Amino acid sequence: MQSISWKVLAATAIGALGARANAQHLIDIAIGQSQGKIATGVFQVQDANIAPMLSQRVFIAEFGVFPDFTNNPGLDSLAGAFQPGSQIGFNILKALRKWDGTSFPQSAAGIPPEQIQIKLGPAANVRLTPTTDVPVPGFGLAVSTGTNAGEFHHHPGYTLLDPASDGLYLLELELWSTQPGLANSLPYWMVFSQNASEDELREAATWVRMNLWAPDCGADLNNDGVVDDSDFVYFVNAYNYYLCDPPGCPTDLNGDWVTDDQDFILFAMQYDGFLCP
Ligand SMILES: [Ca+2]
Ligand SMILES: [Ca+2]
Repeated sequence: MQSISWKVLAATAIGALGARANAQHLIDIAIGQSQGKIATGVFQVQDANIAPMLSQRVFIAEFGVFPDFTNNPGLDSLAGAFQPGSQIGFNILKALRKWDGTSFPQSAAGIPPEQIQIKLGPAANVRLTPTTDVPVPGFGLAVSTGTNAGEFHHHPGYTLLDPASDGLYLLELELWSTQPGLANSLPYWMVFSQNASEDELREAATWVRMNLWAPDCGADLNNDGVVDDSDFVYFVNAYNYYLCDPPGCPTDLNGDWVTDDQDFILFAMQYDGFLCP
């Protein structure tokens, strides 16, 4: 396996940011199929296209589209990603947790009085986060059949219920599909800000990355089980533009919300190792 050199990195030319027509996808959680499962991630602009980096499991969100409400990020896939007419839905895996300034305590003592309501579409499509760590089955939504067949693109609404106090809230979810043979996603986390600062929000998301997710092969950016040149394309694209935008930043391998030289060192170590553990 050839090592990556700085010269290669510097010589790799990446096209200008294009695909403005696709810009609405960039704020969403990207989903697709990877290694027999639904996988979550973010979209990246590559020349005139957008490509999903299906290796991110922590996402940030902010209430306030309306008070105590947001419907961003949505869940979005490329066309053809899933079986047309199948359904993809979510399960809520745990009770909500609230940031205490240094962590999201996982004990029952860390469960706040608030709950988050998730809602979209018909009246039956309403779910509440549980008050203990008992999973709550969610509801399914359709994969497109007509134009953009096989695309899944929906924006469930998230409402923070009273007392809706300021701070940061952690929601743990998984995705399922009615498509035969497609397994549930691994758990993913949404960190919601209720009037918290951007710095606090990113600090809390990093805590989740380091403590609950703890990826052992973060450089596998396309989530195919190996770290190779395909991942390098994603990495160098983010590196060249210093990109690290919401809702998540898979190329930020050390959790400081920039993609820079420190991440390159970590990427190169895993690239040289090739196979993920
Ligand atoms: Ca890979
Ligand atoms: Ca970083």
